[in-house]
Amino acid sequence: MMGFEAPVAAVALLSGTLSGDLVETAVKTYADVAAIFAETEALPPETPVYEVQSYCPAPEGTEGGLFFGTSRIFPGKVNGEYFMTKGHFHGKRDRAEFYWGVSGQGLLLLMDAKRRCRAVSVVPGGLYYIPGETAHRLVNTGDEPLVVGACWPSDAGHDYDTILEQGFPVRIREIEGKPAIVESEG
Ligand code: PAN
Ligand code: ZN
Repeated sequence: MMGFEAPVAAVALLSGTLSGDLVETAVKTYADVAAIFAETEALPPETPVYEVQSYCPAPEGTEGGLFFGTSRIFPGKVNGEYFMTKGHFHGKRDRAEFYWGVSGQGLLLLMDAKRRCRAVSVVPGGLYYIPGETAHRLVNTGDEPLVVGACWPSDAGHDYDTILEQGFPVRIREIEGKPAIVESEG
C-alpha cells in the first residue's frame, strides 16, 4: 500500500509566509518601480517597495490550474504617495482572482475596462474578489507591512504595460497625516 505523502508547500496562516521547494520570492526595489509614482524622490534605489512569494505548482499558462501567493507591501512613501504594487490587468482579461488581508492596513484599487475606479479598504481577514476585466493594485497606507494573500488562475498572465502607459485615474497620497484619494495627473 502507498504511504501518506507530506504536503509540498505550506502557508503560515497568521503571517502569510509560504514555504516549500516550489515557493519563489521576488523583491521589487524602488529602482524597479520608481516609474509608477507621480514624482520621483531621492530614495536609495535598493529600498524594497514590495515582495511577492508565489507557489506555482502548474506551468504558467496551464488552463484550469491555480497559483497561490503572498504579497508584502512595505510601509513608505514617495513624495507623499504611499508605496504600492505596479498593478495589472490579467493578460487573459476575463480571469478573476481572490485576495485576502493578513496583516497591516491599506487599499485595493480596482479599475474596470472603462477606467472606472474603486478603492476598497484592505484589513486583516477581509476577503476581496477581483472580477475579470479589472485592474488591481495594492497600496500600503499604514506604518507596518501590508500582507495580502492571493489565489489566481495559472493561465491569467499579467498585462503591466497598460498600467505603465495609462496608470490608474487616482493616486493615494498622505494629506494632513491621513490617506486621501486624489485625481491622478499622469
Ligand atoms: C498578485 C500580484 C502581486 C504584485 O500576486 O502579482 O500583488 O503586484 P504586481 O503583480 O502588480 O506587481 C496578483 O495580483 N497576481 O495576479
Ligand atoms: Zn492579479
